[in-house]
Amino acid sequence: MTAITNHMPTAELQALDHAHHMHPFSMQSGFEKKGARVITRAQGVWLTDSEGEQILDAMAGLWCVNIGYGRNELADVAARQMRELPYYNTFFQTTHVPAIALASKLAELAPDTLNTVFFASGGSEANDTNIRVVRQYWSILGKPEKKIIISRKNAYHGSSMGSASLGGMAGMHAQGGMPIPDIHHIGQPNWWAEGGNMSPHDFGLARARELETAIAELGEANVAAFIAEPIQGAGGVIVPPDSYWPEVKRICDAHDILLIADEVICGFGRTGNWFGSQTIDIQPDIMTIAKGLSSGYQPIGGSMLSDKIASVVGTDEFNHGYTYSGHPVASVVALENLRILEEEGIVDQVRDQTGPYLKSKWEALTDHPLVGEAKISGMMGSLALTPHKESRAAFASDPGTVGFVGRNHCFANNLIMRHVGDRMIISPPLVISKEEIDTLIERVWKSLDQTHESLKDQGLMKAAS
Ligand code: PXG
Repeated sequence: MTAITNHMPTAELQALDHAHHMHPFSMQSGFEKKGARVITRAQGVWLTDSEGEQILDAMAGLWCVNIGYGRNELADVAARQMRELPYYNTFFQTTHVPAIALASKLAELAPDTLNTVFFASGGSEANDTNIRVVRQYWSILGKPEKKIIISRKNAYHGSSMGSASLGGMAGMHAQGGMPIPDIHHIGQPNWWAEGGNMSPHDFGLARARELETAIAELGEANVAAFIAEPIQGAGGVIVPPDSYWPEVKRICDAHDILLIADEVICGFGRTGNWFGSQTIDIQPDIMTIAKGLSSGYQPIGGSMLSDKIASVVGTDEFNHGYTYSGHPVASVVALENLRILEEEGIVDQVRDQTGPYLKSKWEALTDHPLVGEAKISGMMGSLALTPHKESRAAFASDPGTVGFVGRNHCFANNLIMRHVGDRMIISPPLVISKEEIDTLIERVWKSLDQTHESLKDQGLMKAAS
């Protein structure tokens, strides 16, 4: 077989890709018309594609490359570990040093009494674990009927059957028979799109109180837990009104249900603290972790359990586990990533320097005629595009039509920025410098200007009635 290398012409790589590779969240037939962009290498916040273009990655891959690309230290520890012990499992009363070291480090970093970790290979697996953990917790305590998990519409918690059921993405539920039983969804705190005539403060309270109403309707005796991201990421970087989380916290404290914070995106510095839970001041019983845990250099995730949960679930055999739970190579890479985050003060830098710098420039984007709302927390931000700011109108076109136009202009300007519906989002590597932030903002302005022109040309600047 001929070797397939970086040096092959892009069209040939694209043809092979189209012939044999089914992509996530993509329409396979679409690749016939336009092949996938082939990324060949990366350094810092910059990607290089097979045409030699330098692209500013304002999404940190998929929200994960927190320390940036090209850190050889991670490659070195991985190679060393592969030579010493490439694999061993953590089943059947066996363990190994990388898993022990990473679990101990996580217990040190995680807030409060979150001192125990159950390892997985990513966020979806970890959230599947969480479904089993919370139901097993209540079952051991003699309350097996307490098994409903409340989540939110437009939440993303992964793509496996369990985690996608926790998620509130209608398009995902429409395929493959989801949600699984005993998952209930309430509204999200997206004031811009759904707040109507309410003030952000009142809307935040109203959306939080949907949790209390749901608990009352479903019966407290039947509800196991509430799961939410501190700040919704894939849902469009929805930063909730300030009133939202204190009220959710009050409700969780008042009722006997567990709180799961999905920190897959918010964790490991993204919001300017080690965990999003610290930014919004909640004390979860369980935290889902992945992505920034290894900065994406290896697939690893997990569920961090509080002492309250671990001490109960640990009293019975937990019939659950993954071949790669605590994989030694992934564990040492995660540890090295955490060392870099900590020793180089990257989280503090986001909180005190680059985060505030980006925030001031990001919020100034509301001066652009297309931008209704600009939200940001640390290194995750969003822009709500609108044809009419005062009324917060949506576009008359199908949701996502305008966002897609915007995204294409960003791509053409060598800026990776995603769209979620008609919101544009960023989540750059945490190591992005002030100079690179300037470049990012310049490219955003340019892309927005071009998007505005395209929308006018295509007659898309119409508000939905
Ligand atoms: N929870 C959250 C909050 C996530 O964002 C997962 C769980 C699942 O993690 P894994 O590692 O199983 O993918 C995620 C993943 C996007 C996008 O387009 C976001 C994710 C994954 C893929 C695409 O924004 N988030």
